[in-house]
Amino acid sequence: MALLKLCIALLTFFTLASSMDHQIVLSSSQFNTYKCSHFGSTLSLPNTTVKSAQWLPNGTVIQLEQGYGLASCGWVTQPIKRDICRIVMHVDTSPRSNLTFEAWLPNENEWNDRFLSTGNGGNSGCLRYPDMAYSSGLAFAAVGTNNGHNGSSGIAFLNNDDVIEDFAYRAVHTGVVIGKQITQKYYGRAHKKSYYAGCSTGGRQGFKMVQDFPTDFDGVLAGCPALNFPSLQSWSGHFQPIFGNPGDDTYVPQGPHWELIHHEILKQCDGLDGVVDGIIEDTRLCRFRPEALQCSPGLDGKNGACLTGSQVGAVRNAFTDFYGVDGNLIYPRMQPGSEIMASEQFYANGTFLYSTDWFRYVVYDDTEWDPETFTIDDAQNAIIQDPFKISTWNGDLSPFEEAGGKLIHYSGLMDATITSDKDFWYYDHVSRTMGRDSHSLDKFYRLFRISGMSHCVGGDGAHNIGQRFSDFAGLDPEHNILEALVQWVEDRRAPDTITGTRYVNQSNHALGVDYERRHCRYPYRNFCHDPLNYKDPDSWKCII
Ligand SMILES: *[C@@H]1O[C@H](CO)[C@@H](O)[C@H](O)[C@H]1NC(C)=O
Ligand SMILES: *[C@@H]1O[C@H](CO)[C@@H](O)[C@H](O)[C@H]1NC(C)=O
Ligand SMILES: *[C@@H]1O[C@H](CO)[C@@H](O)[C@H](O)[C@H]1NC(C)=O
Ligand SMILES: *[C@@H]1O[C@H](CO)[C@@H](O)[C@H](O)[C@H]1NC(C)=O
Ligand SMILES: *[C@@H]1O[C@H](CO)[C@@H](O)[C@H](O)[C@H]1NC(C)=O
Ligand SMILES: *[C@@H]1O[C@H](CO)[C@@H](O)[C@H](O)[C@H]1NC(C)=O
Ligand SMILES: [Ca+2]
Repeated sequence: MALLKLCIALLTFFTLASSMDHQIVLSSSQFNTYKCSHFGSTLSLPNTTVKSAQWLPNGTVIQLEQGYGLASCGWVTQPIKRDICRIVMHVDTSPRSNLTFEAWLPNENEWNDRFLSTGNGGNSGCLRYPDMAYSSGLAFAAVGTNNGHNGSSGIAFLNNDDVIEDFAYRAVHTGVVIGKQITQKYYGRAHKKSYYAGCSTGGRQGFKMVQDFPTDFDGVLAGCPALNFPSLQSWSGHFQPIFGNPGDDTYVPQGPHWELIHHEILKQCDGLDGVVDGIIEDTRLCRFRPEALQCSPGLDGKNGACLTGSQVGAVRNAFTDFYGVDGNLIYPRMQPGSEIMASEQFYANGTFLYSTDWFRYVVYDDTEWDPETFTIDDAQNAIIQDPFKISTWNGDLSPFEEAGGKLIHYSGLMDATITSDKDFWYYDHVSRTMGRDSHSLDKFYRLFRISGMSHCVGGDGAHNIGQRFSDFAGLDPEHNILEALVQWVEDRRAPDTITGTRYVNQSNHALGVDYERRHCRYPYRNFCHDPLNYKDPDSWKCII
C-alpha cells in the first residue's frame, strides 16, 4: 500500500507539474516502469535477493541470460504476450542449494486476480519461460523457478541432497510461498485463487503439491506426470538391455522397421474404437501381437519388411509390463501408438539420457556408472532410495479434497517418453487407497485421456487443448484445459469432456482446423458410432 501511495503521489506530482508547464506527462508505461523497478528495489523477503525488476511491454522478446536460459534448456529468447513486471530473484533454500526464481506480473488493471505457478521438465534445471509467457499472457500472476539447478543435466545432484530436495518438492513450494507474498505486495491485495500448471516432471510436481502441500493450490493441472519417478528412470533404462546396441540380434534400427511396427499396431488396434483413422482411442484395449511381423523362413528382414525372431522377442518385451526382483510391477509397458517417436528417442540407441543421470548422480553418486550394466537390482536400489519420496505415489488425496482443491490430470495416448499406462495405474491406486469409485472421485479429481497426443504437446490427433501456447485452440473452457480448471474451481462446473483440435498443419494454425474431438475422462472410453463422419465430434460417445 505504501508503495501505491508513493506512486500515486508521484503521478499526481507529475500531472500537476505537466499541467503547470505543459511539458512533463507521465504515461502509463512510465508509471508502470517506475512502479516495477521501485517495487524490486524495495522488496525484502527472507532468503531472497532481487537481481532485477523491469517492466516490459507486450511483444517484448526477452533475451534469456545464458545462466538461466542455458542452451541445454533450448530457450534463447522468449516473446511475451502482454505487459508484465518481470522480477528475477535468487532464493537460498539451504546453505548448499538455491533457486533462480521469477515472477511475471501483469499490470494491475489487467490482472485476473489469480496466482499461477509453473513447473519444470525432465531433470531440469530449466525455468519454463514459454509457460510463464502463456500464463501471464492469460493475465495470471505467474511464477516459476529453475528447480534448484541450471540446465537439463542432473549432475548438480551429485553428492548434494539439498539440490535433490529442491528438485523433489522444495523449489515449487518455496516459489509458491514467496510468489504469493510478492503478488500481494505488488497489487496491494491478495490473489483470489491459486493455480498450478505443469507437464512431465511438471506434472509430477503438481501431484507432489497435491499430496504434500494440499493448500498451496485451489486448482492443479498436471499433464503426463513423471509419477513413480525412480521406477520411471529404471523403465527408461531397461530398453537398453532389451534392444542392445547396433549389431546385436535384438537391435531394431530406426526407420523402416519401426514404421512397419507402427503400421502393424494400427492394423491390430486402430479399429477397436469404431473407426480406422490412424488414432487409437483406448490403448488399454490394444494387445499388440508382434509375432505377426515374424519373417518367413529364409528371409532376414534387413530391408525392414519383417522382423527376426530375436527382434520380435525384443519388441514383445518392450510392450510388456516391467516387473522387479520381488515380483512387483516396476512400470507398465510401453504404450502402443508411440513407437515411432520412441524409436527416435531411445529404442534406437540403447541408453536413455535421463535414467543414466539419475543412477550416476543420485542412486550411486558414481559418475562412471555404466548404463549397459543395468539390471532389476539397480531398479530395486532406486525404489528403496526414493529420496524425499520423489516417487510421488501417495494415493490418499483427501487433504487436498477437503481443502476444496480440484485436480485435472491429462495423459497423452501417444506418449513415447512416459507410458500413459501409468496414469490409469495411479488413478486406480487412488481409487483403492481412498475407497472411492470413479463417480465419487469425479468430485475433485478427473483424468482425461487425450488420444493422439505425444508427451505433453504434439502428436497425430486432436492434441491441442490449450495445455501450452504451442497447443492453443481457443480460450473457452471446452477448448482450453486451463480455463476448464478455472471454471471448475470458481464456478463449480466440472468438465465432462475436453475438446481437442487437430489442425490441417500444426505449424501453421492459420491453415484451419482438420477436426475436433471430445476427449473422455477415465474410465470412460471414446467410441465412434458413425465412422463415415469420424471428423464430426458428435459421431463419438464416451462409453464405459
Ligand atoms: C543459475 O544461473 C544463474 C545465472 O547465471 C546464477 O545466478 C545461479 O547461481 C545459477 N544457479 C546455480 C544453482 O548454479
Ligand atoms: C499483445 O500483442 C499482440 C500482438 O500485437 C496482440 O495480439 C495481443 O492481443 C496483445 N495482448 C494483450 C493482452 O493486449
Ligand atoms: C531461509 O533459509 C533457511 C535455510 O537456509 C531456512 O531454514 C529458513 O526456513 C528460510 N526462511 C524462510 C522464512 O523461509
Ligand atoms: C547456488 O548453489 C550452487 C550449488 O548447487 C552453488 O554452486 C552456487 O554457488 C550457489 N549460488 C549462490 C549465488 O549461492
Ligand atoms: C546414440 O546416442 C549418443 C548419445 O546420445 C549419440 O552421440 C549417438 O550419435 C547416437 N547414435 C545413434 C546411432 O543414434
Ligand atoms: C506446414 O506449415 C509449415 C509452416 O508454414 C510449412 O513449412 C510446412 O511445409 C507445412 N507442412 C505441410 C505438410 O504442408
Ligand atoms: Ca481409431
